[in-house]
Amino acid sequence: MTTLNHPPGSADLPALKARALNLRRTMLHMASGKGEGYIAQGLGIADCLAAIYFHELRYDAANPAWADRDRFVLSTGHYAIAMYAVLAEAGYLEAAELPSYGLNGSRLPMSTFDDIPGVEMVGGSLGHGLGQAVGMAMALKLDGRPSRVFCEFSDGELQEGSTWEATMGAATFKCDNLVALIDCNGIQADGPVTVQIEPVADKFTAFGWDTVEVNGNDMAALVDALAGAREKNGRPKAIVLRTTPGHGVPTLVARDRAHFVRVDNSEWDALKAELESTHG
Ligand SMILES: Cc1ncc(C[n+]2csc(CCOP(=O)(O)OP(=O)(O)O)c2C)c(N)n1
Ligand SMILES: [Mg+2]
Repeated sequence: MTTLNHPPGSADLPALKARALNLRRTMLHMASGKGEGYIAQGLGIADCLAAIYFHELRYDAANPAWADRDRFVLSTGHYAIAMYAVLAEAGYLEAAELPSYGLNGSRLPMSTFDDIPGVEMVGGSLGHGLGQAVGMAMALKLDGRPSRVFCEFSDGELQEGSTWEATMGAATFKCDNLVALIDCNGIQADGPVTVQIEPVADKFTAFGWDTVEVNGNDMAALVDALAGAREKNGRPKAIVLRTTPGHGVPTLVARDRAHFVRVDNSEWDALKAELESTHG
C-alpha cells in the first residue's frame, strides 16, 4: 500500500526541488525519444506538480480508484508529458514505458486519456477541465468525502466561456474543496496570449474565490499557497501561477515559439546538458 497522505506541516523544500528537477529530466528524456513534444509547458509546470504530488495530494498509486483520493485534474491535455512524468515519479506508471510518449501504439499519447492510471479526465479539447472539476468537487461534498480536487488549467483557457461558467458555479456551490491552479505561462500556441485576460487574480477574487498569485517556479511560494488553500470557509481557492515556459533550460526559455518543440537528436542532448548545468 503506497498511500500518501500529506498532513499540514513544514515542507522539505530541497527534496521537492529535487523532485522537480527529476521531472524535468524525465520530460526531456521522453521528448527526445519522439524527437518532439510539449516540453516547454512541462518544464514550466514541473515545480507545481512536484509540490502537489509530493507534499499536498492524498492518493494511493497502487489503488488509483481509491474513493477518498484527492483528484488532480489536468485540463490542458497537451501537458501530458508532465503528467506522465509525475505519475511515474509517484508510482502509477513504470519509468520504462515513458519513452513511448507519443509514438504509434503507445499507451501514452501526446494528450491525456483517462484509461491511464492516475489520469482523471480525457484531455485535448481545452476549456473543459474546470467544469469537470467543479462537478467532482460537488459530488465529493454531497457524498461527505474528505477529498479535494486540484484543477490545473491555462491562460489560454481563460478565453473559453465554459471556464467562466465553471468559475461562477464553484463559488455558487461553495466548493471550498476545489483548488484551481491557473498556469499563466504567457503563451497560447505559437505566440503570446492574444485576448486581454488580466487581471486574472482580481477576476477570480471578484467571482468569489480566495485567490493568491505566485511565481509558479518558486517552490517555497507554491508550498505556502497550497497551505493557504486548505481552509474550509465556503469559498473555492485559486492559485495564479506565473510560470516560465522552458524553465531550467535557457535555450527553450529564450525561444520565441515554444508551444511545440521539435529539434534534432544532438540538440536534445544540448538541452539536457543545459538542464544539468542550471540544475533546474
Ligand atoms: C477547444 C480547443 N480549441 C483549440 C485547441 C487547439 N490548441 C491546442 S493547444 C492551444 C493553445 C492554448 O493555450 P494554452 O492552453 O495557454 O497553451 P500553451 O501554449 O501555454 O501550451 C490551442 C489553441 C484545443 N486543443 N482545444
Ligand atoms: Mg499558456
